[in-house]
Amino acid sequence: AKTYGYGFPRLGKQREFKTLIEGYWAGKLTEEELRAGIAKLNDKREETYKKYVDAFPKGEMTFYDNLFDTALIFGIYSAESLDEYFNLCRGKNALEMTKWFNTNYHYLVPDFEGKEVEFKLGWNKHEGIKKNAYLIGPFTLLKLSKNLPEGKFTELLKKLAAKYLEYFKFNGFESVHLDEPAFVMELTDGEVEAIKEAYKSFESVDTKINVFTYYDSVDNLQFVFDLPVAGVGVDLVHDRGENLSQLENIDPKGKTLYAGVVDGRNVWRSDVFKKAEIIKKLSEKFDVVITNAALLFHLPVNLKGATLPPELVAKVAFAEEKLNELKLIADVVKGKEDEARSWVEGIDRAFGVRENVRERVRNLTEADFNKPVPYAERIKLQQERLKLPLFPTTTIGSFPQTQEVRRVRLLNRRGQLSDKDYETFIKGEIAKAIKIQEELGLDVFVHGEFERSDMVEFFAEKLEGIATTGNGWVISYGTRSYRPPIIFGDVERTEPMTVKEIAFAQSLTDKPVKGMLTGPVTIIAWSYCREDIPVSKVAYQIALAIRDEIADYEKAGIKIVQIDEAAFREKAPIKKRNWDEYFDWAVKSFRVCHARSKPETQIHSHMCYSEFGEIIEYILAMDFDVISIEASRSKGDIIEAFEKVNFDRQIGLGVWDIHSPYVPSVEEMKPIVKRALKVIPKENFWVNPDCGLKTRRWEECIPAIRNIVTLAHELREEA
Ligand code: THG
Ligand code: ZN
Repeated sequence: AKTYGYGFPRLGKQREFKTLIEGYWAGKLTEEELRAGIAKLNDKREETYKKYVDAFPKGEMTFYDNLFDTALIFGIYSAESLDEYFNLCRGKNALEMTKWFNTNYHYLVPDFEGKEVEFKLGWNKHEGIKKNAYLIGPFTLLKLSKNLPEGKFTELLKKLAAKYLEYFKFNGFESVHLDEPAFVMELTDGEVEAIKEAYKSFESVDTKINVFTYYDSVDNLQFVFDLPVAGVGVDLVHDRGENLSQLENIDPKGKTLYAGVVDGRNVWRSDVFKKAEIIKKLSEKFDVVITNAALLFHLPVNLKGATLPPELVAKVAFAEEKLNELKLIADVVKGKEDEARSWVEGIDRAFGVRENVRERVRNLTEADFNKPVPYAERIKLQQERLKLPLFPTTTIGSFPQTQEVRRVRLLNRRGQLSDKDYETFIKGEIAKAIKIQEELGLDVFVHGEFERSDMVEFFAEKLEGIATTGNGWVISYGTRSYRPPIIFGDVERTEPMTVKEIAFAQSLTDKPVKGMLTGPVTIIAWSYCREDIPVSKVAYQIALAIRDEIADYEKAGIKIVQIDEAAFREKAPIKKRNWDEYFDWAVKSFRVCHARSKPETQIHSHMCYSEFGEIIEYILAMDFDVISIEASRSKGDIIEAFEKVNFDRQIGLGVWDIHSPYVPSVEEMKPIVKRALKVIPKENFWVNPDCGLKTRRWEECIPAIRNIVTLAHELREEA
């Protein structure tokens, strides 16, 4: 069988992508230099593909985002110059950004609001390309867009597909790679009909169309094989077995099966022998090509230079090593087994087992999931202790990570600044932050998180059983990247992780300082998680570590604890029918974090997204006392959600959209609160920004927070 790889990272080992594009933004590179640099980076990617696989797509490189590029190709947006292009990606007129399926990648959302929808060939991104021209397919493009005219989906999709056809012909493509991950969503009959109808226009073209689905199974996979395409890519890793079992009964209709057997989302080495068995079996019926399941850019470039223990190195593969796995599987199918044998040698070796942790998880009982004192009584105890005014004010956790903070952290990491001096520096920053909060007159303080880089990486470094990679960068959006840690073993907290800084901050003020923690779901979502035990068990292990941390907070006199679950919604499965199973452990792991904390310790949570309504029941089940969420951009739907259920907890609706440097006035923020007060009792209402402030500057934070405090004062007077 032949091999095919797709989605290889564009970031570059040294984050060349970031350096080039940000260099251009900063005026350090000319457009010509930028284009040459990106072309070279792409050549390097393609050289890597060529080392391992028979074929790969052309045109995957982008200056920002491929969904946006596809929208430009078909005239949904137009950009006459590179600067116009970047203006639509960032800055004042930028498209909104949102999570790409259930991943931590963010795409730019095409918006049809107020647009005459007429597709046309705009940008030709594929000049000179003939084979495997990479595009996101028409259904995924439309499905992920917003504000489509009501009731016109089928018609629009048909029109759009006609433009794809024109594009294929114009460029004289021999073959195209169409990514259609939206095929794995729970489609309505109407949507399936619309797809069939639209793809019909491809019947007349000589271009071979290979359509790729991934991230989950396709319901009724046969319908994809019935389309006038040459090949179908399926995910045989994240499909709960549903694709594989359907393939048994599928009529191939002469289509090539691109069998996605190598995981593109998680780092564990494949058992290439088992994968080869699957390929052999499928080859009895299908013309099979061996490929990866999901885009490889969810993984770092390669393992070179990663700071991982050797036992772990023997178990993992990043993007380049995954391409090698495709080759190894093909080798095994051909009967060539030597390299494959040594590749799988260490994958099942036990590593990072902690019996005491497993024991604790086994011994969890009802009392570890359920707080004995109900919310109605807890909130009274808390109020007696905290004596907060009506409309209490707070911030979400982080304060600006200034150049100086970053520089000093780097010096300490490089060993050029002693731990003691680093600690003194951090204490100084905390003291400044406390003083600023005193002056601004906030009610509940934070310590500012100056000691933390990425929150997940920070906790990964503190916990046993989670490794950080050192250089395993992955794009989150645009030029921004993060280094997902690897949860490889049983997770244990062997000493306090954050208590020193929080307690120090509390020692400087009479106002309550929040203990700041990241919850189990978010740690798991933004890491690579082990798969040898159920994810629920991993979540409970992390939850127990958090629970111990909270116990230490309580001993240190901390009265409020915030457990962030920023990724709570994102981690939910694509298909809603799988939600209950996910939210069951997601909710329970949060409850383990705080069930045994004192009733007078006030538990907060924070989530940063706006699609609140559809998961509100699960959120309530987390049983926190206070939650802060984004609201400044999402307006109506949150309020609607509150009309549906009896939300009896306290809530802070973000009144300042911190993703923009704009400082809102009191007059601009007040209507957000007023509207919310129609459905939320004033006794339950907090006033705060909608997310952490680490990406903002102090020059923006101070006036904005001052306005937030003034707003709260006015609300108290009007109450
Ligand atoms: N941490 C992690 N995942 C995340 C976020 C996070 N996902 C969603 C959301 N926040 C958006 N993602 C990012 C990711 C990275 C950055 C900002 C938002 C960022 N990265 C720096 C960069 O690329 O320049 C690198 C940071 C560093 O040098 O340590 O700013 O917060 N896990
Ligand atoms: Zn947030």
